[in-house]
Parts: sequence; structure tokens; C-alpha cells
Amino acid sequence: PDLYRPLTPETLGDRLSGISAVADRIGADPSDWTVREVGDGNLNLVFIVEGPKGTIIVKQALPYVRLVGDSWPLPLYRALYENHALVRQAARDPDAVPEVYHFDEDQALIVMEFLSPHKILRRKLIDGEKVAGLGAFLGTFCARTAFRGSELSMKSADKKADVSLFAGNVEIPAITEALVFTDPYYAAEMNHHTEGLDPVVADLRTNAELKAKVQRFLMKFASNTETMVHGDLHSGSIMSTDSDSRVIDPEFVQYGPLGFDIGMLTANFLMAYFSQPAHRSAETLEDFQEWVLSVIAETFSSFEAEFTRLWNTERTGMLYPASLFEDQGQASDIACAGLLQEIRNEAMGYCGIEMHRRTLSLAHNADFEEIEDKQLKRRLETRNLLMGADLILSPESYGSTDALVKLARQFN
Ligand code: SR1
Ligand code: MG
Repeated sequence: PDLYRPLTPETLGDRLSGISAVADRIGADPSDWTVREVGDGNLNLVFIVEGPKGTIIVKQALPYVRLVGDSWPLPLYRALYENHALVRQAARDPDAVPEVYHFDEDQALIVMEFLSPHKILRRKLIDGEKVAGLGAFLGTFCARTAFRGSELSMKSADKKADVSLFAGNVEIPAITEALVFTDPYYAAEMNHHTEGLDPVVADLRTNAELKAKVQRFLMKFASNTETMVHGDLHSGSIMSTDSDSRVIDPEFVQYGPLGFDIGMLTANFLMAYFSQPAHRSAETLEDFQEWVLSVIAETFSSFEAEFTRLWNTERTGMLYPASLFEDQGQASDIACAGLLQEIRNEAMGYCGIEMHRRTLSLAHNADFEEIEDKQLKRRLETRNLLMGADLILSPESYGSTDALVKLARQFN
């Protein structure tokens, strides 16, 4: 194999010259290319490479967690799974993810479409920029990837082979199992939280019922292989213009529960909602917060509409076969509605857990981290933590948009 080397702007030209998929997009001569490293995520190198014919993104895995350093090694093979995920997502929801132009397994490197003028959605939410059609796009993406990656759609043998393929990606789920589901609930070494939150944190960490529920959600996350999940669907994994959005960065892909992605996503909209008082003036605050809540509502209604449409038109897997359900009309509808309610309930649990980990564990988010006034930050994070606890303790109480939105308004 070609020995792995982390790229630099200086070495990237040599590495990618002669690759026709690259030359076709940006031109063949590396001396005409401009290379910038722009990665600001927790794990990888990301380069924007501009040539006379166009621009591409080059993403390369590092053999350690970038956020922490080489004291935390991380296998390069994760890039292989990210590539597999991008290919599957593109097939299941065309145009929802960047196109892959080239994959180099030895170099853990993916060359893909440069999205422009898209910006990271988290930045747009902090800056108060609305995105038309956002909830419809995300709800549809979650429904298509959930449904088409499951045995509702896939042949059982294909699904089992895929579960077995992705089971090789052990270190990445282990990060989520620790940072998301475990660390927030005890004094883990890498945890940190805002000064003054100690009493709220102590309440959460001594709440046996809450911790028992979280452990149950962890068990489902780790052992329930219903569908291929994105695995890290937050507002930093979405790029948008004012009217177009794409999902990026599926390196936390694994087989997991049907409600995982939409639950994590909802948490990130709720954190955008709760952090707004620090980012908006009084004149625009309410309007923008209400828009964020409307995106959550639109995400769920689009998810349910698309999932139901696929249920009625694409049920080609072994589950709920037409032979048992089609001639019974009503039975099919009951089964679909029941499954959607289960997905929604479990999504609320994952949502609450994600709200906790982004304020208590290692990897926080800019929505709160960019708040300079520490008193205000503590107040807003407290709302987020308390609502998260309610969702975990009683997810079935928030299985409707009205109930969820009402709860968010109560804590605001
Ligand atoms: C050590 S990685 C920390 C976080 O970054 C990724 O974006 C995931 O959210 C992960 O939990
Ligand atoms: Mg990421």
C-alpha cells in the first residue's frame, strides 16, 4: 500500500496530480491550484482546492482526534466507512449530500463536491439567517435514509451484509457511546461545563431514574441495528444557502435506531433556540426563535409524510409485507402510524441526551460557546439542561410537535 501521510497545502498537489476525476473538475496542473486548509471540526483535515476549471473539497482523516491531539489515536479506516455512507446516502436521497469524486483508502482521503455559496448551518443559526425549506429537506432526508436503509426496504440478506460491513467501524461508535451517553452523567476526565452550573449538574448526576433511562437509550443505540444512521446529524453537519441545504460529514455512520438522527438534529435546533437571547436583539429575537421552532415542526411533519409515502410505495423488504398487510388496508396504516410514534418517542430521548452532552461533555457547540457573558450563558444552558432532562425522563409525553414546542417555550 501507498504509505499514509497527512497532507499539507504544499504536498496536496503531488498527491492528487494524475487523478482524472480531480483533473476533470479543477484542471490537471497542480501548479495552477490554490490550496487552503479550512478544517475546523474535531477530527479531520479539510482542504479547499481551487483550480482554473473549478473547486473541490479534499477531506483526510488524521490518525488521532484533532480536538485532543495524538494522545487520542483514532483509526484511519473511518474514512472508508464515511465513503460508504456518502455513496449510500446519495442513492437513498439524491442531491442531499456532496458528490464523491475520488476515494483513496490508503490515504484515508475523500475528494468531493465543493458546496458554494453554502455555509455551515450552525453559523447561520447563530447569525440569525433563515433557510427556506430547511425542515422539509431535513425531514425528507431523515425519512429516506431511515426507511431505505432498513429492512422495510432492503432485502434482508443485503441489510445483514451491510450491518456486518459497518460493524468493523468500532472506534467511532465508541466515541458516541462515551461522550454522548456516558460522560455527561459522571465527572469524566474530559468533561467541562460553565461556572455556576454545578448545582444543576449535581442534580442530573444524582438522578438515578434519569441515568437508568439514559443507559437504556445507550443500549438501544449500541445494539439496535434498524437502519444506517448518519450518526452525528447536528447543525455543523449541514450546509445551507438561504434556500438550499445539504448534509455533510457522515463519518459517525453506523447501524442504529430509526429515531437517532432526527432526535440528535432536534436537539441542535433546540440549542439554537435556547441560545438565541445571546445572539439577537430584542426586536428580532422572538421572530427568529419562532422560526427555529417552526423548522422543528416542519422536520417532523416532513419526516412522517415521506416515511408514510415510502411505506405505501416502497415496502420491498421483509418487514410488514404486502401479503400480510396490503389487503387489510387499515392494518397497514395502523402499523405505520404505530412505528412512527415509536420513532418519535425514542427520538425525544436521544434529543435530551444530545442537549446534555453539548453542555457537559467534551465537545460543546458554538451556539453556547460563543456567549461571552458567563451569567447569561449559564442561564441559557440551564434551560437547555432542564428541558433535556424532561425529554429523557418522559419521552412519550413529547411525541407530538405541539407538546414539544410548548415545553421549549415554557423553559425559554
Ligand atoms: C472526539 S470527537 C467529538 C465530537 O465531534 C464529532 O463531531 C462528534 O459529535 C463527536 O462526539
Ligand atoms: Mg463531524
